[in-house]
Amino acid sequence: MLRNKTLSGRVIRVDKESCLVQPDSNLEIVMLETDAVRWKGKALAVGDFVEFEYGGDESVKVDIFRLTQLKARKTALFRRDPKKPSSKQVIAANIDLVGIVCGLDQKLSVAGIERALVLIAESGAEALIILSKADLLDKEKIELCLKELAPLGQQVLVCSIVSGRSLLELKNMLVGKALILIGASGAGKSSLVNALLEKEQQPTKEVRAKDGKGRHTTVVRELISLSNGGAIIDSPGIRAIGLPNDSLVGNEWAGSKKPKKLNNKKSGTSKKPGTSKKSGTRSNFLNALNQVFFEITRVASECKFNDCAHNKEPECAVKASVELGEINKERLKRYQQLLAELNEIN
Ligand SMILES: Nc1nc2c(ncn2[C@@H]2O[C@H](COP(=O)(O)OP(=O)(O)OP(=O)(O)O)[C@@H](O)[C@H]2O)c(=O)[nH]1
Ligand SMILES: [Mg+2]
Ligand SMILES: [Zn+2]
Repeated sequence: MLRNKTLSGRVIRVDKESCLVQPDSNLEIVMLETDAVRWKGKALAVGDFVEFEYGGDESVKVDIFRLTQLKARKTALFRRDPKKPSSKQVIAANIDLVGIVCGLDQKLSVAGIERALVLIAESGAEALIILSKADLLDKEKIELCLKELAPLGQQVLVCSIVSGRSLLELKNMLVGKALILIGASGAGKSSLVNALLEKEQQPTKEVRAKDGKGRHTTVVRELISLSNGGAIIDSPGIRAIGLPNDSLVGNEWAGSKKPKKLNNKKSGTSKKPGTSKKSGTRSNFLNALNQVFFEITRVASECKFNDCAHNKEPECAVKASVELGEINKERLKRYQQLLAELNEIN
């Protein structure tokens, strides 16, 4: 019946040697055959839109489907491959929103959030900082966290699955949209998914009593459809968010060691990262970094040297702004660290 018919659908899970696809029509979820986890050398990701056809032999009882097309991605979220630092790894595709989940039972890591924001800015998706477990912290302490996050200029949602705080707001943000939740193990990502689904679909586990760390309960990224037309991707706890570095080859990553003109007004931050034809490229990450540290980028155009690193160079407008208290010293340090990471060669 399905023979020679091209079907389309969305990748909902990628395993080592197979991937699951939810067909657009009302068909049941299908599994694509083993070599389908790559398409023309490109790794498939949760959220990808694909075309496939029935590849089975009538005599074989098992249904086999063959990937025939990977559709162009609207957005793609990349990070440095933790197992292979010289490569980048795709986390998800065609997502509209990335929720950085931070449990308020743990110390807030602004540096970690900024790292994630660079990847998100590069992906073309919108970022949302989700402070979870609000029921565990008093109002004053939550206010302090919000104050700490204010310089980032990002949207922050304070949530709790216990009190229900902001859950409806989050649900309403997802109408027809795809959200991926990222964050440390134990931050409460799967608990949020369950709260939005209003059922205990995803396994969750209590954090360790001695240090409040999670137990890496979720082990695979999975896209779950919501009844309002939205989709939510639960993901395993992230241990480290690395920026891909300069040793990446195959595209403009193979270029010069130094960013050409980081602060060049003409080619600088005006281009929206992630919208370029080749996402995940070095220049896109530099643009994204400059977008996340917008106040530094703005002032840097007034530095004497185009490639000023804002260290000891003369007539550095950024250093001057730090002295005046207009730019946060710690933000500058973290910006320089991330820039060094992007330029690193290994
Ligand atoms: N008090 C309180 N506890 C919460 C809240 N959200 C999650 N938790 C608890 O935090 C623990 C960890 O939650 P999970 O949802 O498993 O965390 P996760 O981010 O999915 O963790 P990994 O799958 O390991 O990455 C569980 O015991 C949850 O019940 C909340 O809003 N308030
Ligand atoms: Mg989980
Ligand atoms: Zn400077």
